[in-house]
Amino acid sequence: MVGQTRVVLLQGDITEQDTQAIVNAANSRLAGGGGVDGAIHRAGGPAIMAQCDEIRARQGGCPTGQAVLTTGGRLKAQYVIHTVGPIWRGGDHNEDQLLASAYQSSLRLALQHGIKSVAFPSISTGAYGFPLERAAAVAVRAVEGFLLEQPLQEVRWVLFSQRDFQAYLRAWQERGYQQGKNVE
Ligand code: AR6
Repeated sequence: MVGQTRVVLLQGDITEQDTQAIVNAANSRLAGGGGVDGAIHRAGGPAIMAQCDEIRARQGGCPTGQAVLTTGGRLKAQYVIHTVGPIWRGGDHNEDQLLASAYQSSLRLALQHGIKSVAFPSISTGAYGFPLERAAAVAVRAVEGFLLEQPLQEVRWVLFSQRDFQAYLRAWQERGYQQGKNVE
């Protein structure tokens, strides 16, 4: 537990998760793409893009570090939270703050909509090139800080590879948490 929130790390496919919402690592045009974004639209079907189109028409997309909500379509998850992580540009272009903001905006949006469980992928560490270890440290610190103030029922990280899984596990361990004890 992190405060009142159950935190779970697992290696797997985020599109198969049964949390109330899953988070998409989107782009600011909400235009779909490869990676986790492509997988979510494929698995959830066209209802997700239809709502992204409406958001784009209304507000032009989603700025880096912010988040928007759509249906989960055919997914088990009722909702998709689309957040936009920063593109890595060497580390001195506000990347850490924007990545932390992407995680925290996602959690804030969840709370605003009464969503109690959320699954995250490793935002920005694929096509956007953010170094894995640094991203994991930033992500864990941002989520821990948020949850200690405003708990949810469960936050899950769903990491595609063993290497990604190990990086997020180490990041929690470095903040004093232990697998099997306060993170699962
Ligand atoms: N479940 C969990 N993780 C996954 C899955 C999956 N099904 N598929 C890929 N990953 P990326 P970014 C991992 O590139 O870096 C898109 O084109 C992947 O192995 O999806 O934030 C968007 O449209 C990696 O560890 O997201 C944007 O244009 C992680 O998810 C851009 O890419 C994130 O990789 C966003 O880039």
